[in-house]
Amino acid sequence: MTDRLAIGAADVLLVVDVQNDFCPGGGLAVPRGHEVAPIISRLAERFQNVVLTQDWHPPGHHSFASTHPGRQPFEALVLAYGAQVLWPDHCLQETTGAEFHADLRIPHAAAVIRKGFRPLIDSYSAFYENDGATPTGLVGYLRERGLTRVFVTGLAFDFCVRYSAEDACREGFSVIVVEDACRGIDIEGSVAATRRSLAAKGAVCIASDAIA
Ligand code: VGL
Ligand code: ZN
Repeated sequence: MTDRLAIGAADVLLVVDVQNDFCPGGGLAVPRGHEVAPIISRLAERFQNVVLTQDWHPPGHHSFASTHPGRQPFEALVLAYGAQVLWPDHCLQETTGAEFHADLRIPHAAAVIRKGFRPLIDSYSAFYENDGATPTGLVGYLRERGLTRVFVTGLAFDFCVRYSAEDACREGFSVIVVEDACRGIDIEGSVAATRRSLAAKGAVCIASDAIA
């Protein structure tokens, strides 16, 4: 096929949170989350530039329902920086749940951005924490490396993939979400809302077989 997207030196594959806790059996399991690991591993062979993110929470993190007496997972709460969904405990630092899924095999990945390690702030996006202001440093990393087009994959489509893609758009990167390399949690229509929001913000959704 001639109309496939060719991957080049200015492209980066961003692999969001493909960790055991987001896979079946994990603390915050995304339905069929494990399926993305081999898909992304294969896709990564086409990219010279790959960056991984790793959700990385301390015990008692403020985004955990267990930190707030009387609160249940998946309830929303207003924290200092705004609305926050409360999650089951997940991706605790240095636990098996926080490790990358064993089927994620990307030896040439150049950087791992950890996020969610500040006790009081959650971080969905690979670029900015949920206060919308605290940077992870990834914008500077990509700019300094001359990377201008970001292909976003991973878990969960409707949270960390969504906010990473939207922040990348806002920062002026060209953004492509590879939808079959993502799986969603889908809380109250959040997958459909994500598709609408990504389109409105300028991210393009494609299937991985559209990549040459
Ligand atoms: C995520 C909820 C809490 C994600 C991380 O990776 O989408 N979702 N922490
Ligand atoms: Zn988290």
